[in-house]
Amino acid sequence: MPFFETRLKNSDNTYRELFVRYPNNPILTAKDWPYAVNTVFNPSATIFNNQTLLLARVEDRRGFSHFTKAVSDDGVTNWKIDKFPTLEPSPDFPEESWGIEDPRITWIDELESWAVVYTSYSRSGPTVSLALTKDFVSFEKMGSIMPPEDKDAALFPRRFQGKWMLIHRPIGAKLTSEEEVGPGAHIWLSCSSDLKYWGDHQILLKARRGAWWDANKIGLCCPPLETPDGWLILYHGVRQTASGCIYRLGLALLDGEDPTKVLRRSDEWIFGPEESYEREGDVRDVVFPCGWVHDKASGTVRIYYGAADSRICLATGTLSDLLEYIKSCPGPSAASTY
Ligand code: BMA
Repeated sequence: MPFFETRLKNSDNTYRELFVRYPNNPILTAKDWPYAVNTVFNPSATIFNNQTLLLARVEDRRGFSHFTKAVSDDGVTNWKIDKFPTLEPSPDFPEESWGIEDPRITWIDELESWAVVYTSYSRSGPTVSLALTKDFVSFEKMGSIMPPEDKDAALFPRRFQGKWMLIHRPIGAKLTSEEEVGPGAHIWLSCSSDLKYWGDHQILLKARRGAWWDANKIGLCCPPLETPDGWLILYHGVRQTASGCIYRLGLALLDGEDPTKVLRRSDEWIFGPEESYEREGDVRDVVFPCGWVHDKASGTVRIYYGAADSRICLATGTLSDLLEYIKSCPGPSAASTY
């Protein structure tokens, strides 16, 4: 096998990090919450009223999750957290009976609303649900839009040739042993003309196989980010090891006008659990962002991520570095891609 040379190289032969951790991580923990909770993690993020707004997944001591918002002027410190849950599972939506998890927020100009796409934990497995809000106070729940098992979903902010597009991850791979992985859990894309009935289902990114960091199971992290070079995708890959799974992050780039076309995909992970707050917790070795904020004025991209399913952390990069890196990566047909 030819020698593989990293595209993430510093001059001293260490790996170059595209996202730099905030030195005072974690930024939010259960101790900051105005009411008793087990953990806070996997937040989505957006800018609302000139503040950074996080919709955090909050888990109680039954093991059920709901969402609570936290807002901050600088997106780093002085978070103001709602005194009570902002969005809870509702008995009117039986698919939410074991809680709601991992929200992804997209501003939809056409609807003058934010779409919150989240995982509903139904008795038949995880499903994808949609709610709309104008103020992050009241929410219009639209119910389940994909049957189980399905999760890790987010909407694009606008239609393409009249169709809405949703990225999601149907099918959970059993990662118990190499023989049992089945067909793999891939990232899919589906289309709809009304946000309710979905079709044109197609695989967007395939989980790789074998030794790859993203073998057998991948899923979208944050909603797609529009850039001059196309839609930037941050996704997680789940590597099964003898001591459990490792959740790491990679990048892909989709065509700006036709997001069903993958232009580039990173062959290395760009971020993974390294610090003790990412390695130890309720689920060890997990970094799991559900939101990122691109500050156009400074060019920075802030990812907000759950660390070890136990706390909320922040890391910052620049859009230009992310794009420079992903544009140096192979196209989807390159042998090195799988
Ligand atoms: C995934 C999701 C995430 C979680 C991760 C690690 O399947 O359930 O919410 O952070 O597993 O436990």
